[in-house]
Amino acid sequence: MRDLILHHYPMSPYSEKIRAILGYKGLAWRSVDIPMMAPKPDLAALTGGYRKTPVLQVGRDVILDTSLMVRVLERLYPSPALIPEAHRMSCLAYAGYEQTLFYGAVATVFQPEGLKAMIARLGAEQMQAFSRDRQELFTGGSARRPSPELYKTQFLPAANALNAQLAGRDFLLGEAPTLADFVCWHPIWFVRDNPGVAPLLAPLRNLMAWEQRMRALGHGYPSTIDAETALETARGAESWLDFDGPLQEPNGLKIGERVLLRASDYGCEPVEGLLLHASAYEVVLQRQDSRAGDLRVHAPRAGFSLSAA
Ligand SMILES: N[C@@H](CCC(=O)N[C@@H](CS)C(=O)NCC(=O)O)C(=O)O
Repeated sequence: MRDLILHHYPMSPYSEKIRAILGYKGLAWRSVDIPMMAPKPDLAALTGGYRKTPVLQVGRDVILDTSLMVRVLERLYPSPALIPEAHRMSCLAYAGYEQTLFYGAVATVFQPEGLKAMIARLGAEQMQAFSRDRQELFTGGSARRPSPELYKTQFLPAANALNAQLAGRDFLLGEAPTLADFVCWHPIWFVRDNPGVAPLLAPLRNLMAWEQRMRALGHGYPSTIDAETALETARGAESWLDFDGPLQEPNGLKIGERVLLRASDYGCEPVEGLLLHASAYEVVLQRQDSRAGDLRVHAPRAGFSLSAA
């Protein structure tokens, strides 16, 4: 039995994607509540500087980005499958649509009614700090902070298209949930979680019935631990995850070389370490931390850049 630790916070949509997958797979996991905003020193002890949410810790392996978490969870716990063979490319295509839907959901939550509800939840001061932090999050990367306009141009068309796809189907690709459902679930969840804008989706009946089915998957069996316990777990772990795919490094970097890894879109704080493996799917860095010990940080190939340090 692997020791799965999810570092996340309740309001995070991408974390909800992983929580729902852990639910579908019926897994027990440990939960560390992390701050919604930088700085995140306990998380950085594991990641080396990456600040996005969530982060999955498997013993002393640290997985960045939910797209790679999906591959890791699918490999360690293949049943029930998230990516059935017959639906591989459909799942990939839906996953390619995830960010459009997510940006649209952020734009929706930032409509006036959504903002009011967020201020009521966080308080005016915290909301201001949150806004400043997100401004910062989007500096230095290829992405721009989602503009409120995306509610009309991206979210509404997408939500209606999902509603149409769900006519006569329990899940997006048929009778059982697949990755397609989980990548679409978290943006819809984010909007439905905000009482100011949740009613906007109420007329979409198929989507609302699907929402019930997605919620019924639950979150598996979480138990709460603190950050210190997670770091202790990393220090005490003895095994490593297998690498995902054969060596393939198109940047001309050598195994053992000191490298910098960063997300390309937003939240681009670099992670420095020794290049241990690079495949078509993942990049693995070895690093040491005074609190967490020897670690391997895994990031997906897609959406990250790698360069010599
Ligand atoms: N591509 C990333 C996106 C993750 C993401 O954007 N997460 C949001 C929260 S849902 C985030 O990191 N926000 C800034 C923060 O939490 O510090 C993934 O799939 O993990």
